[in-house]
Amino acid sequence: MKLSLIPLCVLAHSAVGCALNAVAVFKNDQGAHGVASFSQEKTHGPTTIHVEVWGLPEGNHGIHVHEYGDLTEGCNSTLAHYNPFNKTHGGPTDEERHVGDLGNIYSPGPDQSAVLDITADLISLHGKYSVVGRGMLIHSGEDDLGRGGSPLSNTTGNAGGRFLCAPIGWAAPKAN
Ligand SMILES: *[C@@H]1O[C@H](CO)[C@@H](O)[C@H](O)[C@H]1NC(C)=O
Ligand SMILES: *[C@@H]1O[C@H](CO)[C@@H](O)[C@H](O)[C@H]1NC(C)=O
Ligand SMILES: *[C@@H]1O[C@H](CO)[C@@H](O)[C@H](O)[C@H]1NC(C)=O
Ligand SMILES: [Cu+2]
Ligand SMILES: [Zn+2]
Repeated sequence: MKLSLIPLCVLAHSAVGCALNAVAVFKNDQGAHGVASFSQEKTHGPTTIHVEVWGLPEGNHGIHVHEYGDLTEGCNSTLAHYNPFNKTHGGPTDEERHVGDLGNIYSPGPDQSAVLDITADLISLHGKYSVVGRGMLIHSGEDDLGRGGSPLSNTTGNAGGRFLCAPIGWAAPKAN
């Protein structure tokens, strides 16, 4: 009964509340691991994202939603940043940015948790631009938010290697 509500919510085009939840669970061969939780209360409202990760080297790490949740070639097969409106790469509040551009997550060190809480107005769990089934990525390096002036700034933020990735899947409704 509860599960049957999910497709109804996904297809809903009304402004009524239709809360959906999703999750990405990270784990890599270097022992890094963590979770990104997504929650969208209203069909056309913002999505809140809570990320908590262990094992990230100290510093800022680019974090994005990539096009695909496909890990057949590790993080590489998630391909590019999710960019359904053909924009240039940017920071999480820039007018000109990819839908998947979430900026950076700061890690105080590999033995501590790195936490990021964001309210993302372009990320949706509803409708045709839903990020469910796509890939969540955390990079080895810092995203320059398109301002770095390197040839990669306008596409990837020059954020370096792909350190952690996971497909975004549906999560159960939250108990109140
Ligand atoms: C992913 O791409 C990087 C950079 O091109 C490459 O070094 C690595 O071997 C690739 N990984 C896989 C699993 O294909
Ligand atoms: C996307 O934008 C670039 C310029 O920023 C343009 O060259 C390209 O043709 C556009 N692609 C589509 C599918 O609109
Ligand atoms: C990045 O894009 C901006 C505007 O879209 C442009 O002014 C700038 O020259 C580009 N930078 C590089 C390194 O291509
Ligand atoms: Cu990325
Ligand atoms: Zn981007």
